[in-house]
Order: sequence, then structure tokens, then C-alpha cells
Amino acid sequence: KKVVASIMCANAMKMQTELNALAEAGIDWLHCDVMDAVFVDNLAMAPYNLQPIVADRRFTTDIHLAACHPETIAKLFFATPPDYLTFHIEACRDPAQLIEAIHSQGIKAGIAISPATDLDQLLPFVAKVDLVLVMTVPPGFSGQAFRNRVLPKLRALQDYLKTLEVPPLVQVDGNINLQTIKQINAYGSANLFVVGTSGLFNGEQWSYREKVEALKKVIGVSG
Ligand code: S6P
Ligand code: MG
Repeated sequence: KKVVASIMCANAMKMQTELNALAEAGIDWLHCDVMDAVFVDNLAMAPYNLQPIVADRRFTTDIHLAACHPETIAKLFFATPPDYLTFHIEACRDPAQLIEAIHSQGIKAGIAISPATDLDQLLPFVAKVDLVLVMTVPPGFSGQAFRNRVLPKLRALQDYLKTLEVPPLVQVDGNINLQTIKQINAYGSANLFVVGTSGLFNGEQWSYREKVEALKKVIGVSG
């Protein structure tokens, strides 16, 4: 299990300092949002901006494409490949083909599902991917409220994963903090907990290290 930092929520004016502070705080995985102002009502992080972050080998990186035409945008990441490239089931016409295209570049493939989408839509592709991203807020903005309706979906997904020989990792993203992790744990849990403004990048009262340590404790990992 991992605490994963959502890099969109870091201070872009001092990214290098932020990366150093996150590494020192015990973070070794970064979640990078890409938004196109079409699939969601927001713009975030172009491949050009993410390149130096992806190239920082202290971190495993996953790209969350909250965008239409993921087939086109995915290719923009092939030159500096991240570890994981995740697209939305709602935005993709041929998920099996895109998963294959991502794998052909030696990149692990992820598939994301928004809170309003039925799990049934995703299930035919779950065995083919390395990561399933269960959105716990609608994609588009940080700082939103956790959607309790995703909890039964998470449990149903975990039940389905038990039938697979090599199940993908389960990532949760959106309003993840000490309280919502406890709710998630009660519903079967996850492997990767993406923390943004609610869990990590929220003021100076506690250091990153203190926050990461508290988060690790509640997900059940030490160090
Ligand atoms: C949301 C995006 C997320 C945010 C994350 C931030 O569209 O996919 O990755 O960056 O939700 O966390 P928080 O605590 O601000 O919701
Ligand atoms: Mg995200």
C-alpha cells in the first residue's frame, strides 16, 4: 500500500523544492493529472510540464488522463514514459486497443471510473490493466467532497478482483484524508491512496513528514 501525492496540488512555483520535500517525507509515488477542459471543466498539466517530474527517478509516476481522445494524448507521453498511464472508461472508444498501445511502449496501463459510472462498464477490461482508478470525487477539481456512493462500488470491485489470478492495483483519488481512508478501509480498501489538498497540501501546521506518517499509519504501512 502507498500514499501517493497528487502533484497538481503542489506549489508549481517551487516544484523542485516540493519534490525534495515529498521525497524526504517518505513519498515515492506521484499522481499527475492531465485535464483538457472538455472531458472535465478544467485544464491541468500538459505533457511538456510533466516531463521533468516523470523523469525524476526517485518516484514512480502515474498519469491520470481526465481528457477526451486519450488515444491521442497518451502518445504525447511515449517519449518520456511514466510508469503508469491511466485513461477514463467514459472517454475511450476502444479501451482494449488503448491498453495494448500503452503496453506496447512498456508502460503499465490503468483505467479510471468516475463516481457516476457503473462498475459493469469497466469489468470487461479489469483483467487487462495494471491499475484501476476509482474516482471518489467527479474528476476535474481538487478540494471536492468525498462521494459515499463509491464505497459499494469499491467493495464490488474488490470482490471481482478475488476471481483474478493477477489482480490490478486499486487506486482511490479525491478527498482522500485520514477520515475518508477509514471509510474506504471499511469497504475493502485500496492499494494506492492519492492525497491532494485534503490530505497533504493543506497548510503549514504539520509538516509533510508528519502528515505522510499519519496517513501511512491509517493505511497500515510503516516507514
Ligand atoms: C481530481 C483529480 C485529483 C485531484 C485530487 C486532489 O479531478 O483527479 O487527482 O488532484 O482530488 O485531492 P483533493 O484532496 O484535493 O480532492
Ligand atoms: Mg487524479
